[in-house]
Amino acid sequence: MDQPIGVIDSGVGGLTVARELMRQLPKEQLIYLGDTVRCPYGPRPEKEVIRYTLEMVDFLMEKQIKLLVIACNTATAFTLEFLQEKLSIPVIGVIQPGARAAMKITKTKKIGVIGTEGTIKSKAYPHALEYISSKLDIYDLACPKFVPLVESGQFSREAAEQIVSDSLQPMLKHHGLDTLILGCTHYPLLADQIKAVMGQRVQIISSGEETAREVSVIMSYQHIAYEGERLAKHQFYTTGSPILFEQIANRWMDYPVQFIEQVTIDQTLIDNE
Ligand code: I24
Ligand code: DGL
Repeated sequence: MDQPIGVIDSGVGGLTVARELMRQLPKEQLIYLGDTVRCPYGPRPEKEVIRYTLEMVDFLMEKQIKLLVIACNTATAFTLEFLQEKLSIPVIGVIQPGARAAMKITKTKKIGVIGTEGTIKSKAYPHALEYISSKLDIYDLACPKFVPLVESGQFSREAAEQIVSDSLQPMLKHHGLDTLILGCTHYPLLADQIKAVMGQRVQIISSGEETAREVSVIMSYQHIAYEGERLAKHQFYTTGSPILFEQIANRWMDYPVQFIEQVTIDQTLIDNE
């Protein structure tokens, strides 16, 4: 099926998920929309995250996407169920795939989850984990300093290590924890620091990789994978500055990100005054 896969995120962090999709599904075309003007979603109230996410979905549905990936954990936490019911195409979030991977890996059945304030408050990860198995101990922790740390772009190793170490102290109290889910698009960029604090025995799960696997499974199951020979061409949209988007995207992606279009989504200006 030669229709694109839609990917939405609160900004540029979802490119970590898009990169995995391109790596695992090189023939599939992506349309990525990042709401950089209203980023971050993590500290925002649920209602706002829902409204912004639905506005992005409307935009991509007009582009005839065959499947929607919600690359943002916060947006997934607050809208996945609703969108799965409302849309006629498959909708895949980043939370269930991460939860399933953690479930497969853990031996002690003690799993940690870190994410934004919104994601942790929603309890979406504990719910997803408990749905898979009831015999788990789940420890969740909001790390609101991590997104600003990554987006500051110029953090020194030591400064990052200090913030990561301080934030993760409550997680270290849980003895026997052997798996930690990185429940936020930005946290894979701090994976080395997080591993250093948590220790070698703790396995780190990044939802992006798992999500791309899930998309692949759903597409073969539903017979909607692309099976032709054309080269994949991806499109990128942002609500913010295309120039700034392009700079970050090209430092992160193997694919040349260019011709980025700026989109105006209703209310965008009003909300940020
Ligand atoms: N990383 C992220 N967001 C930023 C940033 C960054 N600036 C430097 N780095 N800025 O997210 C967010 C605000 N911008 C976004 C664009 O529009 C204007 C507002 C993490 C990106 C993960 C793919 C550091 C940096 C980078 C490239 C790759 C990775 C990275 F510049 F961490
Ligand atoms: N994309 C968000 C997430 O994965 C992190 C950035 C934000 O707070 O918007 O939860």
